[in-house]
Amino acid sequence: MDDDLKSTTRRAFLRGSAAAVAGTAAGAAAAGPDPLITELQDWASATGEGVDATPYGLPIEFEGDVIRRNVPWLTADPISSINFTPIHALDGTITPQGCAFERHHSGAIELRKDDYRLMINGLVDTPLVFSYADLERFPRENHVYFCECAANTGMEWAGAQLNGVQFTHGMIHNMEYTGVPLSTLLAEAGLDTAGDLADKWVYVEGADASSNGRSIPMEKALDDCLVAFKANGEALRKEHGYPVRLVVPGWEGNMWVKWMRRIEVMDGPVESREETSKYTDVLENGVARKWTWVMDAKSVITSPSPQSPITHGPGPMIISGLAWSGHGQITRVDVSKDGGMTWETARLGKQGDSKALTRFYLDTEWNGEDMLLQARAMDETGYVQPTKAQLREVRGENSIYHNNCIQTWYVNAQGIAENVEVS
Ligand SMILES: Nc1nc2c(c(=O)[nH]1)N[C@H]1C(S)=C(S)[C@@H](COP(=O)(O)O)O[C@H]1N2
Ligand SMILES: [Mo]
Repeated sequence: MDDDLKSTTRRAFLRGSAAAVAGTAAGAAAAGPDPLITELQDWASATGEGVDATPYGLPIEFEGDVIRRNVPWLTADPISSINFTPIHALDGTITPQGCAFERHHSGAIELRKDDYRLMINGLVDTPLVFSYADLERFPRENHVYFCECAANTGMEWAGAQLNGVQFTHGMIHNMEYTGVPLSTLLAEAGLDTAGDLADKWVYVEGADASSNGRSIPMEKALDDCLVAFKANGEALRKEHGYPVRLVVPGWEGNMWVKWMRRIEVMDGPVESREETSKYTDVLENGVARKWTWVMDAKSVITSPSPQSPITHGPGPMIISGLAWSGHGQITRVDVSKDGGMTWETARLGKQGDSKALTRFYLDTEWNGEDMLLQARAMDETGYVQPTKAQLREVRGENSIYHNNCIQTWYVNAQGIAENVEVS
């Protein structure tokens, strides 16, 4: 009954607001009819482009703003650097490869399929080398997963810093991968020689100059890692590891080795640069946490946000954003308009995949007053995304990586949004 009443009220409101829009048009009509309706337009009085004008299509020029961007002062040069996904301008959950963030330690290399080799060696019964064509002969699977750099939101530890969700949360992408389970290839090489697998590791290397070598415990390697060669249905782009990358679902992006060339089965971890001097978290007492692989539950409002202000007046408003968890499915997302004092439960665009982005919407009304917008994610383990204060209590302020705290946007009465801190 309550629901009925609410939806009736909402319908009435929408009717009211439709009348208001009509009113605006009528206002324009006072100066004459709307030429967009009454005049013959160029696009209707000549033909458009033929079918082969763009054999591989790009977005229409009007969407030219929806691009990856970097923050030049973050890194010394663009070769060992990062850029950010324009999540403020996307909807749904799948990230198009063309605007999915890139992170390279020694630049994006060009490696032909014909020149591609993947070696499995170390504690295996038969060391093997696979060509790209060999990989295509193993049974393959499709899975959607997010890939989040552990440094995502890392610049916000000490206070609000970057004024745009693309920059605070854009080191993430979400694609549908096609690939062969890593467990299939390890089984092909045979793990009997390795003995008890409980304490075994694989060390995975890329073919680029940095190699970006990472140690992965055998349990994860045999669980859900994927040797992927397609993303969103097409070949991986060069910048995402063409022709083959490792997909490590729910775990930090650094372990998703691109241009993957070698997998060594070992007795222990290598303790490489990327897992000691980098991608560890220095706590308040100076001790560093390591092996912090899983990306904990996190969410952020993508619109409204600093790059996506409210452009309409009071009335119906959609608040939208993304939520994800390296531990599995997102079960609930709450949204607050008052900096976390009161919360409303958002609607999920669809029931999210495990370890993949979930889209949420709060279909609401804006009273035209300023707001402190926040989102808070919950996952299937019962974990609730922490506030900044809660996270700092456990982790101190020396950290860079694994900042999954609740983000706040201050939205003023003009609809302009700004990155602020409410801890
Ligand atoms: N071979 C190789 N793999 C790599 C890297 C690299 O520089 N070289 N960067 C890593 C890091 S830090 C991240 S966050 C992800 C980024 O993947 P993307 O560039 O497809 O977004 O790739 C990882 N895999
Ligand atoms: Mo990363």
